[in-house]
Amino acid sequence: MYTVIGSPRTRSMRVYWALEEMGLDYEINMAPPRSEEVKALNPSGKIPCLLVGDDAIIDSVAIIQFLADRHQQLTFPAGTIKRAQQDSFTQFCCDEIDGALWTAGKNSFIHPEELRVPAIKPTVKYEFANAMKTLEARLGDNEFVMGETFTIPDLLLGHCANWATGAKFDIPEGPVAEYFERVTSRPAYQRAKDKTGY
Ligand SMILES: N[C@@H](CCC(=O)N[C@@H](CS)C(=O)NCC(=O)O)C(=O)O
Repeated sequence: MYTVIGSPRTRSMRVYWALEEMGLDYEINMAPPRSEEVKALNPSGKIPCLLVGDDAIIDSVAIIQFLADRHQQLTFPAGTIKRAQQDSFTQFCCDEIDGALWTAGKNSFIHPEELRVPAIKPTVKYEFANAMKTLEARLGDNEFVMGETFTIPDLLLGHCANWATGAKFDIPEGPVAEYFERVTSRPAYQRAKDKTGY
């Protein structure tokens, strides 16, 4: 049995969604970021955290890739060319999409008020728009980024698409918007939302 720590309104949703995709059981712990309970597991106080018996794994991407490898779902095997290409999409999502969204978030409501730089917003929206163009080119006519198979980076990209919409970033109409719709309409995502009270 796995325990996921973190509200579904955070990157913890990636873990709930991945568990639902794989049909695995889990318990939900809503301990907030920076709480003593979370800091005991992750010195940064950040969520999500996955408890596996006595062990804790932190960072959403490490967690969901671990689950995928362990249960041999949503991933190509380590050491294959396909896996390297899959990981390249994961890294692209972290660097260019999550990075832009997170910079906006930190400068809106995370950092101490006196350290926030609201003027950064147009810059990160520009970065995000460039990332959308790259995604469109890399996606081509594929159903998912790796072709016909739904893998970890699709889940990450879908999560970021939802985040971007909430944060009022523009999703370009056409193939990228259709891809995001395809990914976020998966039943497992809906189940994760229902089960966690999103
Ligand atoms: N790269 C980490 C980022 C974790 C992270 O920043 N989590 C946010 C919630 S989505 C958090 O705990 N923020 C509290 C803070 O920054 O103090 C991951 O993907 O898990």
